[in-house]
Amino acid sequence: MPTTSQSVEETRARLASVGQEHLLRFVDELSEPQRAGLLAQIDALPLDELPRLIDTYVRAAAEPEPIGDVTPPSYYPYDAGERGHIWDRDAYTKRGEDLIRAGKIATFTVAGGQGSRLGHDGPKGTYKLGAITGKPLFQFFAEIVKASSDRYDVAIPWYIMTSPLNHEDTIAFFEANGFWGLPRGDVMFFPQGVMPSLDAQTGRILLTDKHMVATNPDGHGGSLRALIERGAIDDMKRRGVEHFCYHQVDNAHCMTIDPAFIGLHAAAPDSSAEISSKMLPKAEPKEKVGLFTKEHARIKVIEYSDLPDEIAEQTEPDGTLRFRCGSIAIHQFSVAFVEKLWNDPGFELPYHRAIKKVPHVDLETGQRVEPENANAVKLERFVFDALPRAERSIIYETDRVLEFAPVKNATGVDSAESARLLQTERSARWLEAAGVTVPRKPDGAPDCVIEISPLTALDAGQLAQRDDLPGSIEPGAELSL
Ligand code: UD2
Repeated sequence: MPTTSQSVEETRARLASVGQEHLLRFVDELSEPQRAGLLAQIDALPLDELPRLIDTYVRAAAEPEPIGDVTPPSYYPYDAGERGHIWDRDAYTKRGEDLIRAGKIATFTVAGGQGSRLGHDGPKGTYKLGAITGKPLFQFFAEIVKASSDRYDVAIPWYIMTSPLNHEDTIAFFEANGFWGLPRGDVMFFPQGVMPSLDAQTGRILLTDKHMVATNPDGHGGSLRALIERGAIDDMKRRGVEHFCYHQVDNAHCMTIDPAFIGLHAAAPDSSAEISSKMLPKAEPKEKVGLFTKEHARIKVIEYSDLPDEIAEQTEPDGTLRFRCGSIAIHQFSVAFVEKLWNDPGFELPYHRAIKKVPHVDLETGQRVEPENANAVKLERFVFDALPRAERSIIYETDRVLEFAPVKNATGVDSAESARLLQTERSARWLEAAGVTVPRKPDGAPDCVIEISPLTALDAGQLAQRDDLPGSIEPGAELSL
């Protein structure tokens, strides 16, 4: 067993070989547990990769990759007879339902992000969003899993990716809420990996404390590695799961178990059943969603921050956007596809760089610095960069009110307020389709607040079958079903 001082010297030599020996600048001031902790953190860093990453993403301030010769991809329209692309919704829905009933479907939530834009203290999934009940984001998904399990009389495993920063808090939250009635053995949590945060001027790894390396979650693209390394893929195989729905914790409306989408992914002739995606026609050229494009017959997403105006703003003769397929970060994956990527020695998801403010310790004075401007490069991987690896990948249009109520910001666009209004609007549409009169204001917005739990109905059709619906709703009323 090496002593700590031997380990310090070995670590110092390794760090020196990649120009990062400053991480041990304060090692003599640390307590024994702090020193051991720091050495363990350094040991987990991808030191061998670092010089290349710093050259590419810090020193060269990597220009975004040039956009190739991209064209708009085709997609399955939500209205199955639209745009000349007729498809049999009922047949694909049946195919999806058969797979669910056979226990071949799981769901996967990425919940490792820091949620800093929202200003919420705690895992983002604990954010209280129910328009009337105030239930947290996690509960929306728990209820979908429970309701779908009951509907199809099958166990539906739920995998949740956390980060080292919120892993324990996330599990404690589920415990405190009794897992909302789900069997605990069917819910698996695992943390994603981290990357060191780098000083944007020098490429040096920052220290947040004398004994703490500054790190950031490695992006939702890190989920592919984490799914394998943390045993989730093995667990799926043991259960006979073949496909899972990937979605973000910030979209409470995501229909995580969607038979039509599952059926198309698994059985459409132009799908290799590896990775499929949901899309929404972009509301405007600069909407903050990735853009699906086609390049060399493969689907590729260009993130909104990298999208050139000359592509974003192209229009069809009828004035609609030519590149209209916005990514709302909902994918169906096959287990086999994740394994194929993992087993391909030549494949790595690329990194994307973001410049952020990261508080750190000044190496000269040992004092903590709260930077006024962005000072650090964070490196993240994006899951959608896996798309071009699929032989044939399909895109399925969904409906904005039905399925996209993201909570990104404290106020305004994509905020809790906008998401709660969407809960009411979606509920109002379902009730109206079931023959209930919903009061609406002159601008068309519902003049009431409505929240429908997935345990009451997973979709409009299921709601319409209930015999306990009111005939009408009073203006200004609150209705929780
Ligand atoms: C994401 C998509 C965007 C669009 C939009 C729809 C990216 C880069 N952009 O934008 O194209 O689809 O969502 O709402 O994906 N997360 C982790 N670990 C991480 C980082 C993120 O689990 O290390 C999760 C987390 O649940 C977060 C979600 O991914 O809520 C989205 O990440 P984001 O906030 O960085 O991406 P955003 O909202 O700008």
